[in-house]
Amino acid sequence: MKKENFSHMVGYQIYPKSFKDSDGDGIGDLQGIIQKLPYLKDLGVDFIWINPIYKSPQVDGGYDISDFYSIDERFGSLEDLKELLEKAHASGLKVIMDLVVNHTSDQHPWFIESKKSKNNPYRDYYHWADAKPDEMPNNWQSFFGGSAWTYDEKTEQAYFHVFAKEQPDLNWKNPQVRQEIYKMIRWWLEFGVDGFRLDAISHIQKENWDFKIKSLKGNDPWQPFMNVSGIEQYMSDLKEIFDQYDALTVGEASGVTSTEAPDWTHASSGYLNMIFELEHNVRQEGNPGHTWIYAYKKIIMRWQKDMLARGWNALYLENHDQPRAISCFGDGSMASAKCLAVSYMLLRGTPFIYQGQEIGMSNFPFTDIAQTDATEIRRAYEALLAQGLTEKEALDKVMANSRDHSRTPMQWDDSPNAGFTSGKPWMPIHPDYKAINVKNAQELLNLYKDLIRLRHEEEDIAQGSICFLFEHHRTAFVYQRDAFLIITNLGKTKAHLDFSELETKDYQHILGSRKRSLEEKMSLLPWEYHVFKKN
Ligand code: TEU
Repeated sequence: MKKENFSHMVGYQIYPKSFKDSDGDGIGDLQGIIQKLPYLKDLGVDFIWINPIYKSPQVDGGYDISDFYSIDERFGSLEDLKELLEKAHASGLKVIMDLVVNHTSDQHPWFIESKKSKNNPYRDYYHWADAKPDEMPNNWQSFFGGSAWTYDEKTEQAYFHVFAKEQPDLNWKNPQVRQEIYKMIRWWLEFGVDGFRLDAISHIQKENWDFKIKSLKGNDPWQPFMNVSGIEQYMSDLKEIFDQYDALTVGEASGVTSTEAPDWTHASSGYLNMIFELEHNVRQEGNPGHTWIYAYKKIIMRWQKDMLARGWNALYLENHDQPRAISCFGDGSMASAKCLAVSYMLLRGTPFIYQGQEIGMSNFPFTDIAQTDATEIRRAYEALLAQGLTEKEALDKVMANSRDHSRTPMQWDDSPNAGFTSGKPWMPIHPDYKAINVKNAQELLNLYKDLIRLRHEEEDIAQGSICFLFEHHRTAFVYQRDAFLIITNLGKTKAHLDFSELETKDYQHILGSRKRSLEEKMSLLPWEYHVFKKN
């Protein structure tokens, strides 16, 4: 999609299992999303990204797809999706789907065939290499822990997977695989979806197998499949298709650095419209679960600067893989939720809001591993028990940064099950739902609406430049977007700032945590925020 068409937009991420259940089975679904379109319209977002809804054994929240062309029964049918697209489009909302093409489910017919024998026509759809039960082809590691290889007794080889063993990686070197994928992408664009969030796209190319990382401690154990040279061709092929359909595209591209990202997201030559960086999710050592704001701020500033001349950022605080922002960046208070919203929504790029973030949902107080869902978390928990930790110790350790926190059901109101389902919810509802829910969160929601409106109406916010002030301040995150000045104090301490270099009297207060004018010397309370505009 052309930049002028998306630079003012705001996206909203829906984790469909936990958004809204329409049929009482305890699992959110497409009809549930349809029911909530008026809510999204009222919030003012321009497009929604829906996490995978394809047919899947659900080992990894639907990121293990067994049929690219059908909708998982839990979520509905192709007809439901058609209806959602029609209704969304009628109200001016675009819909983008997750595109998961680094891997499939091990239950995908291609892999079932591939596993059968060394000379099966589908063998080369995946990565196989000679191995022994206790000797893998090399020491590459999976993101989900352990070797990236799983041994198969029948053919005495191992197959490669950067995620769970139930998610074998597709072999992009095989032209047939690429043709199948490109065909599928076209099929969905013809179907009417407006674009894609490209899952784990920076991993589709791998180093040669004989490339061994020297030591797993010294080197990044994931380096052999992080934005490896050769990926350019595949990305160019994808771009060609996306351009033909004017698709909106955002890549999850970990390993693409802030200096490489402009090539990926350049307005005309970039492969994609924008990418998510994963770097800013920095947790404090010794204070698990908490993000070190100063480190976060430095990373965001670097990305903003490196992307300024030629690139475009996707901005986010939360997604389905991260704990809740109010709990890790903030201090759990609504004041921190508001300040965080202002701090990132007006940066240069396209902001995404993750369901529940706009009402201040927080981390879940897990007391039992049975309440969790994420595969890698359950596996890590088992490993810790095996090392001798108690159940409580193991649970506390794995849950500090767990993505399960973001996957509990959306809190719509204070009725039973927070208005999410009339049945038994697939994951527990947060105990705070009587206080924290859409009905009760008008203040935070109104702030989000104001911020979205600024992006829609103000050219300086949508397209303008960016310049940072007080770069070395530990908590104050302050920037100018041409005529706009955004001031946030992301912390529990006061900040004392000197604005005497600015023509303070020319600035008009647009919004803030309290009524104030811009002063030469300003003391900011914890989580205080303001937006000013120069006349
Ligand atoms: O996440 C992938 C992801 O986070 C990695 O690409 C990342 O590079 C790695 O964790 C290093 O930090 C996506 C989805 O968002 C996630 O929910 C899925 O589990 C995963 O892909 C597999 O499809």
